Amino acid sequence: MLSTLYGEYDNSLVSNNFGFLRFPLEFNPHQTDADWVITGFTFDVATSGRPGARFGPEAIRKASVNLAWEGNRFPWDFNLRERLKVVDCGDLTFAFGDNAEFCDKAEQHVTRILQSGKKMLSFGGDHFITLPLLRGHFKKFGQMALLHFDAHTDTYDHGSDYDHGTMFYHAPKEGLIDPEHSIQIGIRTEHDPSLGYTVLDAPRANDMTVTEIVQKIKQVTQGLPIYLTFDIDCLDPAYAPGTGTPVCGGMSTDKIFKILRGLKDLNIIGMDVVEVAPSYDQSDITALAAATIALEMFYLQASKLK
Ligand SMILES: [Mn+2]
Repeated sequence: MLSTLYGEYDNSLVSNNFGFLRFPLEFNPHQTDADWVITGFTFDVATSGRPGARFGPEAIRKASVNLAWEGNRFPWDFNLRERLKVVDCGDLTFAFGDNAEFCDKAEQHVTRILQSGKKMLSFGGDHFITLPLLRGHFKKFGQMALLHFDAHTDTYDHGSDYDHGTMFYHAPKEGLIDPEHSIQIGIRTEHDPSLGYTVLDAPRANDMTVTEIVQKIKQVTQGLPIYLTFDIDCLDPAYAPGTGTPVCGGMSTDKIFKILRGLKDLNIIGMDVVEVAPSYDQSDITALAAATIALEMFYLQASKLK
Protein backbone atom coordinates (compact mmCIF):
# COMPACT_ATOMS: atom_id res chain seq x y z
CA MET A 1 0.00 0.00 0.00
CA LEU A 2 1.25 3.46 -0.87
CA SER A 3 0.18 6.77 0.53
CA THR A 4 -0.86 9.31 -2.05
CA LEU A 5 -2.64 12.63 -2.24
CA TYR A 6 -5.83 10.64 -2.52
CA GLY A 7 -5.19 8.31 0.39
CA GLU A 8 -3.91 4.78 0.23
CA TYR A 9 -4.13 2.50 -2.76
CA ASP A 10 -3.04 -0.99 -3.61
CA ASN A 11 -0.68 -0.41 -6.51
CA SER A 12 -0.25 -4.11 -7.20
CA LEU A 13 -3.59 -4.08 -9.00
CA VAL A 14 -3.53 -1.13 -11.32
CA SER A 15 -1.27 1.37 -13.01
CA ASN A 16 -1.35 3.94 -15.80
CA ASN A 17 -1.20 7.54 -16.70
CA PHE A 18 -4.45 9.07 -17.92
CA GLY A 19 -8.14 8.26 -18.00
CA PHE A 20 -10.48 7.46 -20.87
CA LEU A 21 -12.32 10.60 -22.06
CA ARG A 22 -10.42 12.49 -19.34
CA PHE A 23 -12.51 10.71 -16.72
CA PRO A 24 -10.71 10.76 -13.39
CA LEU A 25 -8.07 8.15 -12.70
CA GLU A 26 -9.02 6.28 -9.59
CA PHE A 27 -6.86 3.48 -8.24
CA ASN A 28 -9.43 2.57 -5.59
CA PRO A 29 -12.52 2.35 -7.80
CA HIS A 30 -14.40 0.05 -5.42
CA GLN A 31 -14.26 2.79 -2.79
CA THR A 32 -15.80 5.50 -4.99
CA ASP A 33 -19.42 6.28 -5.80
CA ALA A 34 -18.82 5.55 -9.50
CA ASP A 35 -21.52 3.80 -11.52
CA TRP A 36 -19.05 2.39 -14.06
CA VAL A 37 -15.36 1.55 -13.81
CA ILE A 38 -13.02 1.31 -16.78
CA THR A 39 -10.09 -1.12 -16.68
CA GLY A 40 -7.48 -1.89 -19.32
CA PHE A 41 -6.30 -5.48 -19.75
CA THR A 42 -2.94 -5.39 -21.52
CA PHE A 43 -2.92 -9.10 -22.29
CA ASP A 44 -2.30 -10.38 -25.83
CA VAL A 45 -0.48 -13.69 -25.57
CA ALA A 46 -3.60 -15.67 -26.54
CA THR A 47 -3.46 -14.08 -30.02
CA SER A 48 -3.34 -16.56 -32.91
CA GLY A 49 -2.11 -14.18 -35.60
CA ARG A 50 -0.60 -10.76 -35.19
CA PRO A 51 -0.02 -9.74 -31.55
CA GLY A 52 -0.07 -6.18 -30.21
CA ALA A 53 -3.48 -5.75 -28.57
CA ARG A 54 -1.70 -5.22 -25.24
CA PHE A 55 -1.28 -1.64 -26.46
CA GLY A 56 -5.02 -1.29 -27.13
CA PRO A 57 -6.06 0.38 -23.83
CA GLU A 58 -3.37 3.03 -24.19
CA ALA A 59 -4.34 3.76 -27.83
CA ILE A 60 -8.07 3.91 -27.03
CA ARG A 61 -7.52 6.30 -24.12
CA LYS A 62 -5.31 8.51 -26.29
CA ALA A 63 -7.85 8.61 -29.13
CA SER A 64 -10.66 9.31 -26.65
CA VAL A 65 -9.17 12.70 -25.81
CA ASN A 66 -10.46 13.92 -29.19
CA LEU A 67 -13.98 12.98 -28.08
CA ALA A 68 -13.85 14.67 -24.69
CA TRP A 69 -14.70 18.21 -25.81
CA GLU A 70 -18.30 17.55 -26.81
CA GLY A 71 -20.87 18.34 -24.10
CA ASN A 72 -23.86 16.50 -25.51
CA ARG A 73 -22.43 13.93 -27.86
CA PHE A 74 -24.23 14.06 -31.20
CA PRO A 75 -27.01 12.96 -31.60
CA TRP A 76 -27.80 12.51 -27.88
CA ASP A 77 -29.69 15.31 -26.11
CA PHE A 78 -27.90 15.17 -22.76
CA ASN A 79 -24.39 15.27 -21.33
CA LEU A 80 -23.06 11.87 -20.26
CA ARG A 81 -21.22 13.38 -17.29
CA GLU A 82 -24.43 14.75 -15.81
CA ARG A 83 -26.01 11.32 -15.59
CA LEU A 84 -23.32 8.71 -15.17
CA LYS A 85 -20.28 8.69 -12.92
CA VAL A 86 -17.38 6.93 -14.61
CA VAL A 87 -13.84 6.44 -13.33
CA ASP A 88 -10.86 4.83 -15.02
CA CYS A 89 -8.69 2.67 -12.79
CA GLY A 90 -5.91 2.19 -15.33
CA ASP A 91 -4.56 -1.17 -16.40
CA LEU A 92 -4.52 -4.41 -14.47
CA THR A 93 -0.99 -5.47 -13.61
CA PHE A 94 0.01 -9.12 -13.81
CA ALA A 95 3.06 -11.31 -14.27
CA PHE A 96 3.71 -11.54 -18.02
CA GLY A 97 3.82 -15.10 -19.28
CA ASP A 98 1.81 -16.58 -16.43
CA ASN A 99 -1.61 -16.94 -18.04
CA ALA A 100 -3.22 -18.73 -15.11
CA GLU A 101 -2.14 -15.91 -12.84
CA PHE A 102 -3.60 -13.39 -15.28
CA CYS A 103 -6.94 -15.21 -15.23
CA ASP A 104 -7.02 -15.29 -11.44
CA LYS A 105 -6.06 -11.66 -11.09
CA ALA A 106 -8.54 -10.48 -13.73
CA GLU A 107 -11.36 -12.44 -12.13
CA GLN A 108 -10.49 -11.14 -8.65
CA HIS A 109 -10.40 -7.56 -9.96
CA VAL A 110 -13.83 -7.89 -11.60
CA THR A 111 -15.30 -9.60 -8.55
CA ARG A 112 -14.10 -6.85 -6.25
CA ILE A 113 -15.51 -4.06 -8.40
CA LEU A 114 -18.87 -5.76 -8.97
CA GLN A 115 -19.19 -6.58 -5.28
CA SER A 116 -18.87 -2.88 -4.50
CA GLY A 117 -21.95 -2.21 -6.61
CA LYS A 118 -20.30 -0.85 -9.75
CA LYS A 119 -20.33 -2.09 -13.30
CA MET A 120 -17.36 -2.51 -15.60
CA LEU A 121 -16.33 -1.52 -19.09
CA SER A 122 -13.07 -3.20 -20.04
CA PHE A 123 -10.56 -2.55 -22.82
CA GLY A 124 -8.50 -5.38 -24.33
CA GLY A 125 -6.10 -6.83 -24.85
CA ASP A 126 -6.96 -9.74 -27.05
CA HIS A 127 -10.43 -11.25 -26.85
CA PHE A 128 -9.33 -13.96 -24.42
CA ILE A 129 -9.75 -11.44 -21.58
CA THR A 130 -13.52 -11.82 -21.90
CA LEU A 131 -13.39 -15.33 -20.41
CA PRO A 132 -12.12 -14.30 -16.94
CA LEU A 133 -14.40 -11.24 -17.17
CA LEU A 134 -17.39 -13.54 -17.71
CA ARG A 135 -16.32 -15.70 -14.77
CA GLY A 136 -16.28 -12.62 -12.53
CA HIS A 137 -19.65 -11.40 -13.79
CA PHE A 138 -21.20 -14.86 -13.40
CA LYS A 139 -20.54 -14.76 -9.67
CA LYS A 140 -22.73 -11.69 -9.34
CA PHE A 141 -25.29 -12.08 -12.12
CA GLY A 142 -25.51 -15.83 -12.73
CA GLN A 143 -25.84 -17.21 -16.25
CA MET A 144 -25.81 -14.47 -18.88
CA ALA A 145 -26.78 -13.87 -22.48
CA LEU A 146 -23.83 -12.91 -24.68
CA LEU A 147 -24.28 -10.06 -27.12
CA HIS A 148 -21.23 -10.51 -29.29
CA PHE A 149 -19.97 -8.35 -32.16
CA ASP A 150 -17.13 -9.98 -34.08
CA ALA A 151 -15.87 -11.29 -37.42
CA HIS A 152 -15.24 -14.61 -35.67
CA THR A 153 -17.48 -16.67 -33.37
CA ASP A 154 -14.52 -17.66 -31.13
CA THR A 155 -16.25 -20.97 -30.52
CA TYR A 156 -13.38 -23.17 -31.69
CA ASP A 157 -12.35 -26.07 -29.51
CA HIS A 158 -8.83 -26.41 -30.87
CA GLY A 159 -5.77 -24.65 -29.56
CA SER A 160 -4.61 -24.23 -26.00
CA ASP A 161 -6.59 -23.19 -22.94
CA TYR A 162 -5.35 -19.68 -23.64
CA ASP A 163 -6.44 -19.04 -27.21
CA HIS A 164 -8.45 -15.97 -28.26
CA GLY A 165 -10.57 -18.12 -30.57
CA THR A 166 -11.94 -20.47 -27.90
CA MET A 167 -13.69 -18.43 -25.17
CA PHE A 168 -17.23 -18.96 -26.38
CA TYR A 169 -16.68 -22.68 -26.74
CA HIS A 170 -15.62 -22.86 -23.09
CA ALA A 171 -17.96 -20.24 -21.56
CA PRO A 172 -21.19 -22.27 -22.10
CA LYS A 173 -19.42 -25.44 -20.88
CA GLU A 174 -18.59 -23.57 -17.66
CA GLY A 175 -22.25 -22.48 -17.46
CA LEU A 176 -21.35 -18.78 -17.71
CA ILE A 177 -23.54 -18.00 -20.73
CA ASP A 178 -26.49 -19.62 -22.45
CA PRO A 179 -25.92 -19.93 -26.23
CA GLU A 180 -29.67 -20.22 -26.80
CA HIS A 181 -30.00 -16.64 -25.51
CA SER A 182 -26.80 -15.37 -27.14
CA ILE A 183 -26.30 -13.68 -30.48
CA GLN A 184 -23.19 -13.14 -32.60
CA ILE A 185 -23.24 -10.31 -35.12
CA GLY A 186 -20.90 -9.54 -38.02
CA ILE A 187 -19.49 -13.06 -38.34
CA ARG A 188 -17.71 -13.84 -41.63
CA THR A 189 -15.57 -16.88 -40.90
CA GLU A 190 -16.40 -20.57 -40.61
CA HIS A 191 -18.26 -21.75 -37.54
CA ASP A 192 -20.30 -24.60 -36.15
CA PRO A 193 -24.04 -23.83 -36.24
CA SER A 194 -24.81 -26.73 -33.87
CA LEU A 195 -23.51 -24.86 -30.80
CA GLY A 196 -26.83 -23.09 -30.26
CA TYR A 197 -25.82 -19.45 -30.82
CA THR A 198 -27.90 -17.24 -33.06
CA VAL A 199 -25.50 -15.96 -35.71
CA LEU A 200 -26.27 -12.86 -37.76
CA ASP A 201 -23.41 -13.12 -40.22
CA ALA A 202 -21.99 -9.96 -41.76
CA PRO A 203 -23.53 -10.40 -45.26
CA ARG A 204 -26.93 -10.78 -43.62
CA ALA A 205 -26.44 -8.06 -41.00
CA ASN A 206 -25.28 -5.68 -43.73
CA ASP A 207 -28.50 -6.35 -45.67
CA MET A 208 -30.81 -6.11 -42.63
CA THR A 209 -32.10 -2.79 -41.31
CA VAL A 210 -30.97 -1.53 -37.91
CA THR A 211 -34.51 -2.01 -36.61
CA GLU A 212 -34.54 -5.64 -37.73
CA ILE A 213 -31.19 -6.31 -36.06
CA VAL A 214 -32.25 -4.65 -32.81
CA GLN A 215 -35.48 -6.66 -32.78
CA LYS A 216 -33.53 -9.87 -33.28
CA ILE A 217 -31.12 -9.00 -30.44
CA LYS A 218 -34.03 -8.30 -28.08
CA GLN A 219 -35.83 -11.47 -29.07
CA VAL A 220 -32.81 -13.73 -28.55
CA THR A 221 -31.41 -12.25 -25.33
CA GLN A 222 -34.74 -11.86 -23.57
CA GLY A 223 -34.86 -12.93 -19.93
CA LEU A 224 -31.17 -12.98 -19.01
CA PRO A 225 -28.69 -10.31 -17.97
CA ILE A 226 -26.61 -9.42 -21.00
CA TYR A 227 -22.84 -9.18 -21.32
CA LEU A 228 -21.85 -7.06 -24.33
CA THR A 229 -18.51 -7.89 -25.93
CA PHE A 230 -17.22 -6.00 -28.95
CA ASP A 231 -14.28 -7.31 -30.97
CA ILE A 232 -13.22 -4.35 -33.09
CA ASP A 233 -12.75 -6.70 -36.07
CA CYS A 234 -16.54 -6.81 -36.37
CA LEU A 235 -15.94 -3.59 -38.26
CA ASP A 236 -14.69 -3.85 -41.83
CA PRO A 237 -10.90 -3.33 -42.14
CA ALA A 238 -11.79 -0.03 -43.86
CA TYR A 239 -13.05 1.16 -40.46
CA ALA A 240 -10.69 -0.86 -38.26
CA PRO A 241 -7.42 -1.94 -39.90
CA GLY A 242 -5.52 -1.95 -36.60
CA THR A 243 -6.39 -5.38 -35.30
CA GLY A 244 -4.77 -8.80 -35.19
CA THR A 245 -7.07 -10.77 -37.48
CA PRO A 246 -8.96 -8.39 -39.82
CA VAL A 247 -11.52 -9.89 -42.23
CA CYS A 248 -12.96 -8.08 -45.26
CA GLY A 249 -16.71 -7.66 -45.69
CA GLY A 250 -17.49 -6.29 -42.26
CA MET A 251 -19.76 -3.67 -40.77
CA SER A 252 -19.55 0.10 -40.70
CA THR A 253 -19.16 2.33 -37.67
CA ASP A 254 -22.36 4.14 -38.63
CA LYS A 255 -24.45 0.98 -38.54
CA ILE A 256 -22.88 -0.19 -35.29
CA PHE A 257 -23.62 3.15 -33.58
CA LYS A 258 -27.24 2.94 -34.70
CA ILE A 259 -27.58 -0.63 -33.42
CA LEU A 260 -26.06 0.31 -30.04
CA ARG A 261 -28.44 3.28 -29.74
CA GLY A 262 -31.33 0.86 -30.18
CA LEU A 263 -30.42 -1.28 -27.15
CA LYS A 264 -31.68 1.11 -24.47
CA ASP A 265 -34.23 -1.30 -23.03
CA LEU A 266 -31.79 -4.16 -22.54
CA ASN A 267 -30.30 -5.18 -19.21
CA ILE A 268 -26.62 -4.91 -20.18
CA ILE A 269 -24.56 -5.60 -17.05
CA GLY A 270 -21.02 -5.60 -18.42
CA MET A 271 -19.20 -4.44 -21.56
CA ASP A 272 -15.84 -4.71 -23.26
CA VAL A 273 -14.06 -3.54 -26.40
CA VAL A 274 -11.16 -5.73 -27.45
CA GLU A 275 -8.53 -6.51 -30.10
CA VAL A 276 -7.35 -2.99 -30.94
CA ALA A 277 -3.71 -3.43 -32.02
CA PRO A 278 -2.28 0.03 -32.75
CA SER A 279 0.87 -1.24 -34.51
CA TYR A 280 -1.28 -2.13 -37.53
CA ASP A 281 -3.43 0.99 -37.32
CA GLN A 282 -3.46 3.95 -39.71
CA SER A 283 -4.07 7.49 -38.44
CA ASP A 284 -5.52 6.05 -35.20
CA ILE A 285 -8.68 5.14 -37.13
CA THR A 286 -9.19 1.87 -35.20
CA ALA A 287 -8.45 3.37 -31.79
CA LEU A 288 -10.89 6.21 -32.54
CA ALA A 289 -13.56 3.72 -33.61
CA ALA A 290 -13.08 1.73 -30.39
CA ALA A 291 -13.11 4.88 -28.23
CA THR A 292 -16.30 6.06 -29.92
CA ILE A 293 -17.98 2.67 -29.53
CA ALA A 294 -17.12 2.73 -25.81
CA LEU A 295 -18.52 6.26 -25.57
CA GLU A 296 -21.73 5.13 -27.28
CA MET A 297 -21.94 2.24 -24.81
CA PHE A 298 -21.76 4.71 -21.93
CA TYR A 299 -24.41 6.95 -23.54
CA LEU A 300 -26.60 3.91 -23.95
CA GLN A 301 -26.27 3.17 -20.22
CA ALA A 302 -26.79 6.82 -19.27
CA SER A 303 -29.88 7.09 -21.45
CA LYS A 304 -31.65 4.67 -19.08
CA LEU A 305 -31.22 7.12 -16.17
CA LYS A 306 -33.10 10.36 -15.82
MN1 LIG B 1 -12.51 -11.48 -33.99
